[in-house]
Amino acid sequence: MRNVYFNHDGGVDDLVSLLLLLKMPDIHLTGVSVIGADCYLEPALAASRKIIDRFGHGAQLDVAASDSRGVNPFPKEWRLDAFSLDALPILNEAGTVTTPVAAKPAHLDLIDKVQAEAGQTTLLMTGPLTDLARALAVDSSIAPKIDCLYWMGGTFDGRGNVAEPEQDGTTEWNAFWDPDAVKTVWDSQIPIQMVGLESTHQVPLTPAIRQHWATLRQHPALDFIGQGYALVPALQHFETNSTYFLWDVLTTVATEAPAIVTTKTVTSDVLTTGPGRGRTFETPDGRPVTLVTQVDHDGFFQRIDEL
Ligand code: AGV
Ligand code: CA
Repeated sequence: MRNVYFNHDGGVDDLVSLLLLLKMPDIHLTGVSVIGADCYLEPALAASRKIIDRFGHGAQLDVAASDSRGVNPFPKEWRLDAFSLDALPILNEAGTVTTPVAAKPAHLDLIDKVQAEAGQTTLLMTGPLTDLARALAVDSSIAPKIDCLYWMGGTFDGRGNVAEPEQDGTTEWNAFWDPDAVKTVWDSQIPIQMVGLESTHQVPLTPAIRQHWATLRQHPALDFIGQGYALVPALQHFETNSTYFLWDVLTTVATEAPAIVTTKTVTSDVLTTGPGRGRTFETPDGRPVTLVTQVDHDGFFQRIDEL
């Protein structure tokens, strides 16, 4: 069993990732925390607790709320998805919520949960890196206890996904929300596996995959996945700023099933100021990062079905 601590930001693919983690037989989920980045905190926290109630097989977990704030906020329309997810009937059949809210804010919860394990913990983060950066500032002795950070964020091909004024289109949203946090984590000794936009482009949400999930809706987990992905735009005629990819789900599945991805080591750094702030870029004297380059598309979607 491998220890995993999950910090996410409440999007559709973040919450689907939580569900999949709960179903992975070889993963011991040691903690969960939610940051109000690409979501509103309250509904994302509630939905996380309900997913653990419904799909956690009695897991004794609590969910920590982050009090972190970003410098470049996410669009409100995207953040609103958390309210719809939290209201899905499949999460509200019981009418009560059992999984508690953790006593401490996310960055302190992360420290406690990592220090409580005798062995190392894998960190999975599918939103900004703010809580980890703050945790390292409070207690840098967690770094050697983290065997690897798996992060959905950044991109190296210059093709970002932030369409906002006063930036140059080269950055990915999770990095753009808090560029200084990315820099802090890059300057740490924690090994990093990065799933950036170059690989997530290979796994768009499509009408065909939605149809596939529809045929499997007798299984509650796949029903939840289908209902969740019904809230967001698929790739149909052409890609828009709102087109959905399986960003976080790819990162999560690659954590457990490394065979579905190909990686290479790049040395890199991150910009923290100017119109390119949040941009991750390759540089010979930068820190090494294991970057996912290719995805076994069919193997990836098959793994979701199997769990
Ligand atoms: O940049 C991808 C990250 C992932 O962690 N998030 C969504 C995923 O959870 C931000 C984002 C980029 N484009 C989006 C996003 C979109 N069209 N809708 C919602 N969120
Ligand atoms: Ca996310």
